[in-house]
Amino acid sequence: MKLYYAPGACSLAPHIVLEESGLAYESEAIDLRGNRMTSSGKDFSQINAKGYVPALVLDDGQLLTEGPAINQYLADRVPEKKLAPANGTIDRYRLQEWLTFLGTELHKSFSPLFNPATSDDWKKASLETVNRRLEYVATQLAGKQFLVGDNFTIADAYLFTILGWGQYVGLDIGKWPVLKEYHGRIFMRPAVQAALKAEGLIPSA
Ligand SMILES: N[C@@H](CCC(=O)N[C@@H](CS)C(=O)NCC(=O)O)C(=O)O
Repeated sequence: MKLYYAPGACSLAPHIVLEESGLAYESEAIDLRGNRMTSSGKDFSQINAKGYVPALVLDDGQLLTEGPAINQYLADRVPEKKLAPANGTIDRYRLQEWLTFLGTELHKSFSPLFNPATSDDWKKASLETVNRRLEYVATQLAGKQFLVGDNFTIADAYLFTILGWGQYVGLDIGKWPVLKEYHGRIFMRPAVQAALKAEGLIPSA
């Protein structure tokens, strides 16, 4: 398998999940700010016509895109790691509820904040939405270690990734102590450290 990612982008979530899974994989960075070439000089649009990350090339050569699909595919390859509750259980639907919320309500509310073409009014409105969504997440995490059940799941990999974006848009997640504590705790996981190092986001000692 090969993961195409951009450092610190939403593709960090499947990068973390790959590290948590113990599955063999390769990875390659995409320059999203520049000409969208891979680090080995290939045109990324020829690999993923959608042009965005994450993209996972499977061992049989198929391309799988969309973070929640990629993450569930990886989790289901290693059920013993409990990265996703079993299919058909109510907890699996809780996981999908979170993945949908994180993708459509939180991640996509951050997106205009990264776009230089976004007007100040739109940025202000987006930041207000992000604040409201994070307020909700903070209430849901109170007294809990993880988003779903008693295990780290792919939803935690996604939320951890998104919380890391606060620093780039002037949003201090410290105003929600529960989110700051959660982020700090997930940050310490060996698989998270490995993915962050691989993406050059923390020094590799
Ligand atoms: N629906 C996609 C969204 C992925 C996405 O927003 N990727 C961003 C990075 S976080 C990206 O590659 N943006 C560049 C672009 O859209 O051209 C998913 O959930 O995987």
